[in-house]
Amino acid sequence: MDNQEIVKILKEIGIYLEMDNEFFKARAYEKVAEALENLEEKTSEIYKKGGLKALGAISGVGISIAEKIEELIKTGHLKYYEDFKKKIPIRLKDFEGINGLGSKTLKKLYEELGIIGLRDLEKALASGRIRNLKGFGIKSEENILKGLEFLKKIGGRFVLGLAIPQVREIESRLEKLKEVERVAVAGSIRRRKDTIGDADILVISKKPKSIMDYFISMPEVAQVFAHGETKSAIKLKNGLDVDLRVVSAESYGAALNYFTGSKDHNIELRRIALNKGYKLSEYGLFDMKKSPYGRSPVGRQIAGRTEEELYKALGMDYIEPELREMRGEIEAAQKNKLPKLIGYGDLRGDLQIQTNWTDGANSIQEMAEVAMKMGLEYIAITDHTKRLAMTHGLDEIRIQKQWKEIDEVNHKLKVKGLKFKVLKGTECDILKDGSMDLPGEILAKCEVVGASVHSLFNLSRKDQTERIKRAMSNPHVDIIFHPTGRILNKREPYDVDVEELIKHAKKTNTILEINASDRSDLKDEYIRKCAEAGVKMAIDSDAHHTSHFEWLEYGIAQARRGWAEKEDIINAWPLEKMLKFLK
Ligand code: DGT
Ligand code: CA
Ligand code: CA
Ligand code: ZN
Repeated sequence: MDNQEIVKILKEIGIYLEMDNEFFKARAYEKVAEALENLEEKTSEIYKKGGLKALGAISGVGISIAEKIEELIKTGHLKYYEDFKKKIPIRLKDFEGINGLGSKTLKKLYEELGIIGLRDLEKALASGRIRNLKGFGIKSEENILKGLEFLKKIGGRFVLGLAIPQVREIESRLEKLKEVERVAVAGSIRRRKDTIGDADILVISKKPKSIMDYFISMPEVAQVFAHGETKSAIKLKNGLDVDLRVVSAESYGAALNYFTGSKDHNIELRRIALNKGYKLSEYGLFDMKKSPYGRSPVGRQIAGRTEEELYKALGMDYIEPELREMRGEIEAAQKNKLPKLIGYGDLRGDLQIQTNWTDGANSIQEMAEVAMKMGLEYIAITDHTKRLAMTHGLDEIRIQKQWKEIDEVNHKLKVKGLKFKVLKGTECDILKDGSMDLPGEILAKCEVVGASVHSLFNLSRKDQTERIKRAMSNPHVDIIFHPTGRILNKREPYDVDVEELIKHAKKTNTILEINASDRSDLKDEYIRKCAEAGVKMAIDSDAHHTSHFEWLEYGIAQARRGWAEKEDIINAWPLEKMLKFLK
């Protein structure tokens, strides 16, 4: 049993416990699920090595949960969980991600109307049975409908950061097969789109059969859709579909180009090829006038081994995959006007990090150590503020205590001769009227002031825009964190006039954040507008755990998709220059 399955079961137990009003127990299961999600090692490996005791050493795991995990690993089943499922046979997975459908509501819908799956829910909505239910009404019906609509819109797409680790794992296993000459991940993953439909992997090999046999029988495969010599398609247990294609070395560049897409980008390249008297396909670029046999329908291959030679032969500069969305990149490549994108190794700092002072898992020291290992030179500690009471947000007193701890950490680093710097920061809540959750004299002493909306997502567009603009006008506010409030596959952005925010950011010298977590906020389109307007941005992990620094990669990816250069991103700058730029 792999981690993902154990995590899923623990989370579902949490939901069942909530249905039974066992909130503390529920929270304990959720916490353990989160801890397992962040583990580097497989839970089953930990158990194999150290038994029940080793499980108990995982953060948050008490004896009773440890025994349940043991039962799962040993038998593949868990009676405690099966009993819940028997009592309330709801298909929890169906309702995952529908806002406004908490565990209590689900239980009630099951008990009153017998709703166990999505179909039942849709029927009940259509027949008006939900609005007539005691304690529900038209407003709740509308909320559930809205949640459903959102779920349909995302239509089974995966958050990039959730898919990439698993795809890389498969990629590295394929690389090790002796029949494999080369492996590449193509499709929307290579373009680093924020959500992806499926994974597309290419392999160069002269002996495809054994590769395909291996691929369809990997342990995480749930279903095989196709099993052929050149193409196979599977579904993984976590729901991700993966296509694998075997190509020859002569066509590798052309195939990579074709399967990277986007489709619109491909179509335009083919049109350009035709205009030159060429033919472009996934097998190569062919000159139809220069056939080795005189005129022939096949033509002579003039490019296709690499993507670089392909773009060159088509008369343009090489286009990075993140730009291939038909947003003007081909024209720019023809005129040598492509941006010099920020590189994956270019970040020097991270300006949004929470610690165990609030809802983060690790101490300031621990976060600093891992950030250093990741190659960063500075981080800002930006814990939540008091209005976010559930995270134990900092008030004026506690934040000053935190500064002492930051001073100590910095002192220790200095004694060790390390250049790394921890900055004093805050993720200060923006209140309803656009004022700040901490007084000005405290903000004035913070080195990095981030401001965030965490409440009142339903304000009118006008009010929400005014609220955030007022925060930007605050002389202490340096950065607006996650400016539109979206969370991929979970929450739509609040209604806000982003163009107006960009204008005001320029006017007030405020930085807008590219949040690298599953918020992915700003998104690529807006990043491009910021870069064009000369508004500076910061790429932050929003880490709540030392493992979350890895997310920075996805923030950089999003910035690249927004045509951003190093100069546009303030935490790609040296510390002194960055600090000087802040208000
Ligand atoms: P996704 O999976 O929905 O996130 O998006 P992609 O871009 O990975 O799309 P996918 O997996 O359907 O196909 C992979 C690539 O193959 C796509 O980016 C471009 C190429 N491709 C697929 N279908 C067509 C097509 O009908 N015409 C052209 N020109 N290219 C296609
Ligand atoms: Ca795909
Ligand atoms: Ca595909
Ligand atoms: Zn936040």
